[in-house]
Order: sequence, then C-alpha cells, then structure tokens
Amino acid sequence: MSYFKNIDQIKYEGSHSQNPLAFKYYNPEEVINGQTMEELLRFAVSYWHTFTAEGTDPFGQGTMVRPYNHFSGMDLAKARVEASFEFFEKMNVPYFCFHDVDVAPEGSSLAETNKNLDVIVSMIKDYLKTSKTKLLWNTANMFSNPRWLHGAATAPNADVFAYAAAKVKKGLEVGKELGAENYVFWGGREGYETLLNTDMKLEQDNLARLFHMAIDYAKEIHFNAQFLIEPKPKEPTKHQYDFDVATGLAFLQKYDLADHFKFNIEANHATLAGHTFEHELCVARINGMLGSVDANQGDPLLGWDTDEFPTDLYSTTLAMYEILKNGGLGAGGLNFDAKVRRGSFEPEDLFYAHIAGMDSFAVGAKVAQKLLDDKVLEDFIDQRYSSYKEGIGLEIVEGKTDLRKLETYALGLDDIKNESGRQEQLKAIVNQYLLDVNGSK
Ligand code: XLS
Ligand code: CA
Ligand code: CA
Repeated sequence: MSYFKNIDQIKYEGSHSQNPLAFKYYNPEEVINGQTMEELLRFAVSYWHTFTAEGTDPFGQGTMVRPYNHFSGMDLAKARVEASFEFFEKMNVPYFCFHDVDVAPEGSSLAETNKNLDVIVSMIKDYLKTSKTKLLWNTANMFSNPRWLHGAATAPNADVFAYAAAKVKKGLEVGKELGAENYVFWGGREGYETLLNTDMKLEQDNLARLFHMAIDYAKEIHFNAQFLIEPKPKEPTKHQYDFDVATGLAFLQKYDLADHFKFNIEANHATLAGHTFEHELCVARINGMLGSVDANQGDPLLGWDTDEFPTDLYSTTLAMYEILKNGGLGAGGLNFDAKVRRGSFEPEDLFYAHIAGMDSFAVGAKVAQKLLDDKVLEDFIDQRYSSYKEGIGLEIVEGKTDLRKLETYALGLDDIKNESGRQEQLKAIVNQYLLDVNGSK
C-alpha cells in the first residue's frame, strides 16, 4: 500500500531544474572535502513534526491532511510507521528521530504504554532490516503528559522522578533494540516558573542523578550511543536549566558528566537564548562537545519556537562552516526538527519542505567548504591575532610573563596601533561566495 502515491523518488536534478519535486543542490554523491554530501550532512526526518503533529496551535485545531488520518489508536500508529518508511525512501534520507510517544500511543498505565511501544518498536525493527534509513536518535517525551507539569527529573514529587527514570530506562532499551546512534535528553520542563516555590539546588542535583543513572544503565545493557543534551532557554518552562551550551557545559562539568555527553544544538533554541546558531555550534566545537544538530530556523518577528524548515542560506553557510571546522558531526546528523506551516497542510508539502531544507544545507556546505579552501576568513583571523605569535604576545600565550613585566612593557609603549575588523568587507566576501555557489568563478 502506498501513502504518497503521486510522489516518485526525489532525485538530484541540478540548479537549473524547474521540477519542484527534485533536489537542486543536494547531490548525495557529490564529494565535499573527501566525504559525500550524504556522509557529511547525515540528514534526519523528525517523526513528531512530520508524521505525528496535526498542525494545532494555541488558537486553532489541527489542519494537516494526512493519508492515515482515518485510522486511530494502534492502527494509526502502525499506518504512520508504514507511511514514514515510504517517505524516508522517497526522500532518500539516511536517518530519522523520534520520541516514544510519537510512535506509539500512551496507554492507561506505564505497563500498557510500554506494551504499545514494544509492538511498534518491533515493527520499526523489521523495517530497519531492509531500509537504508537508520535511527539517528530517540528520546523519551517527558513534557506533554500532565504528570510532568512541575518537571520530570526536577519535579518536587519523587514519584514523578521515579516515573521519569522508568521512561528513560525504556527509552535506552528501545534505542539499543533499534541501533540508535545517539540518545537525546531535552528538558522542556526541567526548570522553574518561580523561585518562590523552588529548591533550585535539589532540582539540579536530581537532574544530574538521573543522568548518572542513565549512563550506568546504558553501560549495563551495552547501549553505546552518544548521549546528547539539547539546550533551550525557555518554552515551555520559563527558565530551563539547560539554557544554552555554555550553561549546559558548566552543569555537565560540575556534576562530572562532561565525558559522557555532547550537545544537540537546535538553531531556533540558539536564537531564543539570544545567540546566533553559529555561536552555539562554535561554543560546542571549541570545547569538543559538538554532537548533533536540530536543523531548523526561527522567525525574527516571532519570539517563540517556530521550528521552521531551514531556508536561510546565510545561516546554513555559517552553520556548515562550524560543522566542517569540527571535522563533521561524527555520530550526529542534521535532524529537521521543523514543521510545515499550518497553512501548508497537504502531504506534498512535507516533501517540498524537506527538499528546501536539504538543498539549503547542501548550499551551505558547498559555500562553507569553498570559504575554508580559499582560507578567506582563516587567513584574516590569523593575521588579526598575529601579535600573539611573537614578542610580548608570544610570551603571554606561553605563560612566560606576569603583571610586573607587562607593566614595564606597557610603560614603554608610545602608541597602540589598532587595526580595522573589516566586518562589512568580510560580509561582502561571504555574499560573493554565496552567489557563486556553483563555482562559476
Ligand atoms: C522542543 C525540542 C524537542 C527536542 C526533543 O523544542 O526541540 O523536540 O528536540 O525532545
Ligand atoms: Ca529539537
Ligand atoms: Ca524546537
């Protein structure tokens, strides 16, 4: 049975193609710095936005027309799995990601929920035997059900902590069963609304306790996936403990967790934290903690998590610049944690959206690699910091000086000569590279 009958295999046709159902820039076989685009970009489809979400918003009901909408309960869950693998194959994406509740409905008890999950997991496992698409990561949703209203691992109620532990245990087992390459922790409700009722220290200690238990259990069952923390400053909780990469890193270091985690960085979460996407990627990269990416974008006119498909080429270029400097994403990938707009309700919009996202990152990768090859920014930055390569600068970085010696040196300076940062010129050069994406220069 086919769910997307009118859609054929999506292929690369090149930048002159007028076919809306073709890649213009994403050519899985094209080599960028020794890797094919498929190996470098490691695209993933997010199950929740693509197959589970109905298009509701705080003001309106669902709008999504989906070929399995006439089913309900476990039949709906099974139909979604069938449709999803047809979609993965037609899109030629190597990975997908899901939360437990995206793939199987919650039952009236934890035991029933686990039973539902087992049925769907074994169905997914069968598909994985023959499909080219693999599981990039899975996670436990510990934010939707009302039981999580005060948090999960950071809830004031120990029973909720225990329930969260049970969900994570099951999530790790599912990840192991399906060969997940990563396991994600996103703490949407791990934070607080007001300090008037909050023991922040106990909550953070408990969050770390759950992470340590997860590390121990993964080891016990030989689940070798990379653990990822996904920072987000707010929404749904007013103040989330994993605010951004820097905050998350301090948390991991304080609780002796840094060796066991990397970061899953989402573009829209970066902007909500008041950072650029590339800032968060850079902070993770320079600390050896860049694990995976939730590839989406926010809207500068809206202050919330709009999870749009990434189409801003400037942003994909600067993101790919960081990723290439990182030597790729290792076991991570570029997961489209992105949803079609409520008005883009037809099934084919799912294809158009993913094509747009994949092409945008392909362009970003090509342009970023060219910038690196030509050492455009590298050379400029190198020159900008050249005073640390000799003389007093070299003594500073080699730890061969102190305040007294530096005072003597400073007293002897007649004049300090600063140089321009050339920001506008550099932006114009990046534009030139972007406009020349197919290398006609
Ligand atoms: C929500 C988050 C979430 C995580 C996984 O804003 O992006 O979807 O990626 O729980
Ligand atoms: Ca995300
Ligand atoms: Ca998001």
